[in-house]
Amino acid sequence: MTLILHHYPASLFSEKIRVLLGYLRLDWQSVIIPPIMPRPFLMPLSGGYRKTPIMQIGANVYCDTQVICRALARVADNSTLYAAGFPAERVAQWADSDLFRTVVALNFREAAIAAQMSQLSAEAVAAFQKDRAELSAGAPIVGVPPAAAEAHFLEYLQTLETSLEGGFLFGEVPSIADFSVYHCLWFVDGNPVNKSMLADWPNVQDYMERMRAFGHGRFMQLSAEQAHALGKNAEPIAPANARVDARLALNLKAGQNVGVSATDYGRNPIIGSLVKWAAEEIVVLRKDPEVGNIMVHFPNTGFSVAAV
Ligand SMILES: N[C@@H](CCC(=O)N[C@@H](CS)C(=O)NCC(=O)O)C(=O)O
Repeated sequence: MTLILHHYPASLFSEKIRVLLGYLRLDWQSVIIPPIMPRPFLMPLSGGYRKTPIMQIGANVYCDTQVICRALARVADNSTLYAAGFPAERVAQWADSDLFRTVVALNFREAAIAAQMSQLSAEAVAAFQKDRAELSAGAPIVGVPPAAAEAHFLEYLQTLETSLEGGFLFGEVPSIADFSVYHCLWFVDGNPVNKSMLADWPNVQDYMERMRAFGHGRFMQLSAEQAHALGKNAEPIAPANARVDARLALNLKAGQNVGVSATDYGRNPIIGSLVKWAAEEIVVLRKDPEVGNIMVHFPNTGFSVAAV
């Protein structure tokens, strides 16, 4: 089985997956995508889902790191990542939403963004801003005023500093919560202006070092065209336990055409026929004119499904 990750170096949610791949010692193929649209070889595979990262296994495409992480734990036959249960999964969700918004607000402050983008031309900066405005249409990604974000972040660091005695957030082995918290810290650490915010916290520093030490696993580069061809030449594998849970789906039925949309930003619906809707994932089957049959997987939380 070939694991393909579509990502770009500066993407923090991609870093969550890269470090998890390192921790799980999985081999993978790396497709570097541009940080802004268009992504012409990827969109036929994802059905228009445009957030980063996206994981592909043949003709099965995983959108959103929640469902990517679960798939990777399964592939690696790992039984510890989710062993802490509800508390760890909810901390992960907090980090991927609240903490994410806080660190984005910090890194998008004028001085911080100028430091980050100093190598880019004025046109490239304008193109980036235009792309992200399109992504967030109607639902701002940075909703936290910078001064508030700084105060919130300090409080988080203070409590994090005293919560790492076991080595990781839920004990001696990493849980899903660690990967979600880590990618946000990594984002701040990578910004030349904001990096110093992490300096006063020795336990946080050691923790980041432990996470960083997992590396990114063994990977080879693959072109977007090659990944597109692999998707085209494969048939999707039906998910385990494919069923439509009537408690979630209400009146929607398997086989019905639906649109699956993120409920935060990047809300464009991905259209396909409903294969599975259970607590662990939503799956739709798409028949794409370029790449044929593709199954696209989404998490249940953070997405909505509607008949089209
Ligand atoms: N909930 C998503 C969030 C992904 C996300 O927001 N990724 C950022 C990059 S770190 C993004 O998509 N930015 C816009 C883009 O890459 O086009 C997940 O867990 O995968």
